[in-house]
Amino acid sequence: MRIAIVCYPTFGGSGVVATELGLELARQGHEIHFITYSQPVRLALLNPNVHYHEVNVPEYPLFHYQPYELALSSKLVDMVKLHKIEILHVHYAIPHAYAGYMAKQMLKSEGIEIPMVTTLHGTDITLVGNHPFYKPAVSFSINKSDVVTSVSKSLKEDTYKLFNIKKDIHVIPNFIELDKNTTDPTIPCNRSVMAQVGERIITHISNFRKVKRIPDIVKIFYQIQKEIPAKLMMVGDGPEKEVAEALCQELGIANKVIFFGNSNEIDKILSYTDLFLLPSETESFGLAALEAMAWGVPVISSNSGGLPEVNFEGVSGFLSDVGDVDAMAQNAIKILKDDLTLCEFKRNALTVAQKFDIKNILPLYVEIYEEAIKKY
Ligand code: GMT
Repeated sequence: MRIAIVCYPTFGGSGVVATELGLELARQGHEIHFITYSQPVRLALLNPNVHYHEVNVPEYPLFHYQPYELALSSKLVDMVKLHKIEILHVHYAIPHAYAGYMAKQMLKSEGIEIPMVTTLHGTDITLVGNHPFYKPAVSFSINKSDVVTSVSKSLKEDTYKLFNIKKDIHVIPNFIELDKNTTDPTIPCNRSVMAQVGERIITHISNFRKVKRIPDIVKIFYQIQKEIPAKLMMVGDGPEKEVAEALCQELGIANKVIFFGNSNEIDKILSYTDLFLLPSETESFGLAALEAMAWGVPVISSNSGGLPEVNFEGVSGFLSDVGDVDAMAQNAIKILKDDLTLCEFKRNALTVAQKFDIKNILPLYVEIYEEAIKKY
């Protein structure tokens, strides 16, 4: 199949899922065209089946806001015609489903019909998309998609609750490529850089937005390190990073916390990690938790959104109510207190992650594409 994938090219989970999906489809022989405003961070172009088309939005002084949707829909029209693309797969409803719908209409006026699959990722529904300023356009473009998928059952329910959606939503969970989990010894990041022998390594990875409840992470770690020698790795960047740095200073634990910023060494860091923290306010899925579990890292998370579909209580880790920092810290200590218990949780985390192996999930997307194309 010739497939166009539209996504955000940044460090966010939706872009990562879209990129990994496209790369695996390309490995299986499909022709993949990524269409976005810069090269996706995890996109390696060394595959003859992978193409990247940049959307350019020329600056014009009249515009207070540059019209990205317009440029994207025009680019989609051009690329569909030029590369004979058979299906559009847009990740994150805003504004991709809207731009995709416009492209479909323009193509239709020229006699070209093309199906569009929209994958809902989370904040496009629960936070941003739900804003009254966007809601009508988001509802409209979801209803106008040929196929709608969501990354968890919880997100599917939220979508029906928050929007007037008349279409079936197919749940296709996020996935992980387990085969790639071996570290590259040439990447210069050693365990000794992070912690000393005998210290547990605890990690959080995110975009440091409010929804991640970053101060909770520092507070959980504060309680853990009082009982168990440990270091905290904070990976990623965003508005709450400075808040966390200040809190670490205030609690006197700044020397036990490393802030990496956006790192390309995530795999290496996770390979040394003993416990992952994700106490988010809401999380449609929690891809970062799954990525940790795929390295055999147990997870302490909140029980909100789709997290219970990924992190299994008492098996791959523990889940607590949002904001219950004490319970999260106690559960973390339970896992970390001795090597035997930690080893068991690590094994279980990997076993749970195996359910989400890309090999099991990719056929679900392929089936959806094939059916959608057949209908046209
Ligand atoms: O985690 C984020 O805030 C980034 C965001 C995104 O749109 O890239 O992540 C969302 O999509 C991920 C991939 O499907 C999910 O794993 C995350 O749980 C989801 N984030 C939220 O729901 C807050």
